[in-house]
Amino acid sequence: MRAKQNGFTLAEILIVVVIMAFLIIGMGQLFIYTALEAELAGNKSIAVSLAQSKIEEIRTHAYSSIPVDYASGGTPGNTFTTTGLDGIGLVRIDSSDPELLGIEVLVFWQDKYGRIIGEDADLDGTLDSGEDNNSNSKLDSPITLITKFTRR
Ligand SMILES: [Ca+2]
Ligand SMILES: [Ca+2]
Repeated sequence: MRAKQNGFTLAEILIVVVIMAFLIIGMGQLFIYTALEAELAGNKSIAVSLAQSKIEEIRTHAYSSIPVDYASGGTPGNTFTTTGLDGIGLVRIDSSDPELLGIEVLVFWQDKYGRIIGEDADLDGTLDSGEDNNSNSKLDSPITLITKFTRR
């Protein structure tokens, strides 16, 4: 009759080490994911409030001047700075019906992990080659506020 073994075999120790390694890697990934999501959530709320402020600003602008003043080359123009975010804001005015202006305000930014949120990869407020990921011929961002203003 064989003597009862004490302790663990090398194979058992190896299995435990491998399981522990997987657990540690998994927890590390969860930690990174949580940090990324927290960063994104914080930035999204900044972006929404920037876009809302811009819409309020446009609302108080002289109605008939909105399509010209908020176009590229106008004053204040079709882009705006994003205080609190390393990015750019973009205003699009649809004046095809002069009595009912379509207003779109988008915010693009780069987070501290280097991710660009939205299609404007170089954050210049214009659609460049390779940026139109969904092929709709315009820049898109997950933070896009859309509204309509009627003549007042
Ligand atoms: Ca661009
Ligand atoms: Ca697009």
